[in-house]
Amino acid sequence: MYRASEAELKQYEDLGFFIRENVFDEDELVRLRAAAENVHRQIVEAMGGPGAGPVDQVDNQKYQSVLGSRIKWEWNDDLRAVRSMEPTGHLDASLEVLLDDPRLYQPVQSINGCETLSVFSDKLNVKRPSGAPFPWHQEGLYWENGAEDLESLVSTLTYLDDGTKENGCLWVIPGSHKKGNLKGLEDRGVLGALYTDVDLIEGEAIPTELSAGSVLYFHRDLVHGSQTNRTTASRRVFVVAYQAGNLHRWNIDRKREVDMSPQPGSARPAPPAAKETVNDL
Ligand SMILES: O=C(O)CCC(=O)C(=O)O
Repeated sequence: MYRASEAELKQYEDLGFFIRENVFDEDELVRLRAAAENVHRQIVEAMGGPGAGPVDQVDNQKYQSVLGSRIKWEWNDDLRAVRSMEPTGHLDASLEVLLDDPRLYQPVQSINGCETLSVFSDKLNVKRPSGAPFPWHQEGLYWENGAEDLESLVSTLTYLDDGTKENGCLWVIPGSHKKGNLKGLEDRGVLGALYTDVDLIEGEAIPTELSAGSVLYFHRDLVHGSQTNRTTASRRVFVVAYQAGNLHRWNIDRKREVDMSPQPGSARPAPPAAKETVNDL
């Protein structure tokens, strides 16, 4: 029902992504934004307590494991905010249930040709007002040493708020996925090696200015990044990467199959629980 069309598959092949608008309606978005804030609040409250591990600093970036999620602190220290949390479903069922939503996973089945899928990673990115840019990067470069089946990985990014140039929407370089893994930056510390030197790529970056509820389905080698949030409101996205079935999650010793069983009265099944920690980027 939600499988990708021929035109979408062609776009994915040529550009490295395609977009669907109005995938989630306003009622769902209200719930999802509340879920995002619920997770963010639980994590911030737990930070100094027994549910929190030590803060690890790599270059100018701080990471921490809190309540079974791997947290990336906002680069802009003044905000005292958490920028990304992974995974999040064990902290709010509305996010866990989204992993089994056919509107997210069925287009992925068309892209990678896999009839069964498992979740590779799921992440909530909350960019507060004045939240810092996210440097240009490719997921593939970061994941190549941990994925059991790199080729089958497909990312989805769901906008929980409208994405605009002003609030730091995602920018992509169409066609950049065709270059495969590109060399990282050499002069930017440890993390620089994971960031793409865009001077080496031809092609113009474009902003994905999209209304809340839109989803971007994209290739692991698509070069993407985002800019500062210059507005007074948050820009929140939920990012899920799927892979072939029966494989381990990213940096988690556990598998999370996508539940494709039809749910009576709803396309969206009830949530299981998740636990554990993860990675960095
Ligand atoms: O949230 C963003 O602006 C960037 C998202 C992204 O590229 C990522 O999480 O890998």
